[in-house]
Amino acid sequence: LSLEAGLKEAIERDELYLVYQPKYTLPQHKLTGFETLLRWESNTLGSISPMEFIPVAEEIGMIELIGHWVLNQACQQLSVWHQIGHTDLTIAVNLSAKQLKTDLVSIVQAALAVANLPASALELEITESSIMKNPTDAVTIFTQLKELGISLAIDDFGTGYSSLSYLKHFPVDTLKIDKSFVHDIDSKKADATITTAIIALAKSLQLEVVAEGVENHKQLSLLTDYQCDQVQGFLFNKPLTPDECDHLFFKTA
Ligand code: G
Ligand code: G
Ligand code: NA
Ligand code: MN
Repeated sequence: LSLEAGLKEAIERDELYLVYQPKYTLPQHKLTGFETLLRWESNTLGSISPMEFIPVAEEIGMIELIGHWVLNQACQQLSVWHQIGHTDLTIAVNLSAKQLKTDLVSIVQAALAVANLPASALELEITESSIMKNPTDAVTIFTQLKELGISLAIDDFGTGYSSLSYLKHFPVDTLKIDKSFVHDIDSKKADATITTAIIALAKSLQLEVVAEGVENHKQLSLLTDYQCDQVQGFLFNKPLTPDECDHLFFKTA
């Protein structure tokens, strides 16, 4: 079975599932919510990384269907957590460039309504390069999404080749510092400089700033010194199943 053929049946065969990576505030390490990450465990092909199958889903025109499924599933999961009392938690969902179409607004609205969630509980993550594939449409769609009350994060910030001027027009709430900068923050001067520059930029634009890929205490300590707002990474948690998240609530309650 090819990747393409396998992917076409993945939803019906119940082979897709979501994992959730916690995000924490600095300096208190308070849990704020989760980033949703898609996983595919194919009966015939085994486990396949989203880095491999998302580009294929985009090529064969399946990413909208899959993205729609992810959005609904993530909202339903958050709804369960809100119902058991964790009403402050938010959920972030990654978007592909191909999902930036006008119907996204009604799809998001419907997913929130079905799950009975406030729009403020949902954050959408999009990379700079996805925005730059069609900046005019992206501004229009995100302006409408913002009107619903959801938050928007620029993912992998600093890795694109775009100018920063889009930040003026784009109704963004959060910058996520790419993990490639965080990785060598304690050993490479340039990476530390870029990280502090992104944090300063975020603060001067009054944006929230999140560092991804925090794996050790040295990185955490520097990010705390730099007054980064939030962190995410293997030092705290790998992406977790819903059961593992429940265990986390129990531990931190
Ligand atoms: O979770 P992991 O590191 O394996 O993710 C690899 C890549 O796949 C990351 O760039 C991540 O943003 C992307 N990804 C994970 N889940 C989703 C999803 O639901 N939708 C989209 N568009 N990308 C995703
Ligand atoms: O592109 P995006 O930022 O959405 O990618 C998120 C990916 O990063 C996920 O696949 C997730 O599994 C991975 N990830 C999360 N935390 C860490 C970490 O601390 N170190 C590394 N190397 N990868 C991480
Ligand atoms: Na992301
Ligand atoms: Mn990222």
